[in-house]
Amino acid sequence: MAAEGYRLVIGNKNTSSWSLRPWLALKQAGIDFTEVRINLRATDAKEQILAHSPAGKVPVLWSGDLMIWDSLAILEYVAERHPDKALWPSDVRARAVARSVSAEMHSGFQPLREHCPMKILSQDPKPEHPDAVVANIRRIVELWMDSRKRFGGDGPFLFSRFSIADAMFAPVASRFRTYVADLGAFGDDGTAAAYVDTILSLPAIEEWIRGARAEVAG
Ligand SMILES: N[C@@H](CCC(=O)N[C@@H](CS)C(=O)NCC(=O)O)C(=O)O
Repeated sequence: MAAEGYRLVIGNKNTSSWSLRPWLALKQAGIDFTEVRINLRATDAKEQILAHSPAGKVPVLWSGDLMIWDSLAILEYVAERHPDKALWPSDVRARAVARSVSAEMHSGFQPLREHCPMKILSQDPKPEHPDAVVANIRRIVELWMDSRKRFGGDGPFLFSRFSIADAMFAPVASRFRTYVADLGAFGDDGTAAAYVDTILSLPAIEEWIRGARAEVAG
């Protein structure tokens, strides 16, 4: 597929949670792409993004001359173009649930996103969270435990092997590491904490974190 060439336009690695999702899926699948970074703090950041997408948001994927915007649309496109990479589970029931949890992440958890923005380089455990954030954390812990129990099989991921669902939740694993001292206080039986470790110790995530450090060091 490298023939056409992919260019993935992303924001700052410390904070751009939506950028991390397709970046991680491409890395995990071993698909080549060129990274185009935009410093979202730059005064002309909006113009730079608009030069790629009239939607004015990153991530954006260029596939040759085709522009795809929005994280989930990019992930779907990549999954369709590379069926051999099995970015969705092959079993129809697992795939339906993987799509459900991914869509729930894409359209929900506003309080968590607002109060606990991704800062992948920071440690800032909160002694308390607002009720709406607590409800979000509990729901995600429940989702992860349910997916792992029903579809986790022998693998360490939500649906056994790495899928788009894991890409969608990777920034949440980062937020939990930053802000949540003990997932057990939110109903976790250990599954969610282990899943956070799995995601954050992926070599691709370590690479992303190195990139974030380099950006912050400027
Ligand atoms: N629903 C979009 C959300 C994208 C989004 O909010 N991106 C943020 C960065 S993480 C952005 O582009 N912010 C810059 C701006 O709004 O000017 C997606 O899934 O891709």
